[in-house]
Amino acid sequence: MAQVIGVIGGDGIGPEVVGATRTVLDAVAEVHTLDLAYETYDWSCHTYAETGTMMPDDGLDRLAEHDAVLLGAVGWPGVPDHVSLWGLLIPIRRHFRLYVNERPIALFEGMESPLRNARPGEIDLVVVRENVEGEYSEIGGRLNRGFADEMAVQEAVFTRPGVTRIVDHAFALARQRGGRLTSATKSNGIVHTMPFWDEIVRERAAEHPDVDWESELIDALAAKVVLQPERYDVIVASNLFGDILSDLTAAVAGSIGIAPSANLDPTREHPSMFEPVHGSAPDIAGQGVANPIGTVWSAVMMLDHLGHGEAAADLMDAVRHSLRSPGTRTRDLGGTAGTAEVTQALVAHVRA
Ligand code: GGG
Repeated sequence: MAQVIGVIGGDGIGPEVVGATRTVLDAVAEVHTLDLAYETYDWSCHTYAETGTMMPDDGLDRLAEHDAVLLGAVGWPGVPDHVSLWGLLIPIRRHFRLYVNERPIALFEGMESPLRNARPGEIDLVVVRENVEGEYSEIGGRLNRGFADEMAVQEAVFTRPGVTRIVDHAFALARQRGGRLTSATKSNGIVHTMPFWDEIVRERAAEHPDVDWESELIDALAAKVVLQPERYDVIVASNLFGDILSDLTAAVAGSIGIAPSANLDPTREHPSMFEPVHGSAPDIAGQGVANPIGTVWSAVMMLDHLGHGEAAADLMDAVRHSLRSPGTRTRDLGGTAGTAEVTQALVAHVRA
């Protein structure tokens, strides 16, 4: 029976990079005789402008039927970012309890880091972002709107089960990669939630004695990611810290355009969702220059999750190969190729 993937291109360059990824996935499926089927949804800011919602009322029920979800990007000028994000991306993460957001990054051969001494292979790390609680919270509100004493309050939510499960996931990943774990904290300034986070990390570390770990203040960690990125392997962070840190780690490796992410429900009760880290990039949308690698690498993670390790490894080889030459790299990576040329190169390598 076919594994069915729900596909949401979304906004801006989202449909372009997802379209490219679909083309590449078709080639991978043919070569590896995978039975993959797709259900496409046009949910986006355009839908919002037409209907007043980012997705229909039964949108989550429809996605629940699928084995995985592949998403492009969300956001378009004219629709406030918090409306588009909380109308599509964040409900999917929360409804399906996708509490892990794995965001790997590496400096591949052919890529240039903005750091003058970084060499291919020296940056290779994963940010494990807590994905359903923390600073991204619905608890709060606005008071005294329009008055001089107007105010806004937002409560961060850190639960013992929520922190425990993400920290355990990160320890397990660090063990699997044979590396070390760094926990991002800010317990010197954030007086309640971050000491609680640290306490749980310490407790869980006792259950993972074979993994070397450390705790770093997020400000110092951000500086060290720039100064010594090679010292990091797996970094576990709260929702907001993980979001910011993964843009930084991608930039340090050369471009956010290649950064993938896997929003995972490790229990496999719900479909997991795979999306590039980048947003909708309205400034380059429709020009055929968007870098599809972030979405293609996300598809690699999806194939792995769906049990197609060999196909995933082959596609990742194609990604590495395309990044090697300027003719098959996009402009954000100093190349000359458009989205279509990168896609053709990936397909050709998969079929070779
Ligand atoms: N590729 C998904 C996307 O559009 N992300 C943009 C974004 O702003 N995401 C916020 C988040 O991941 O919390």
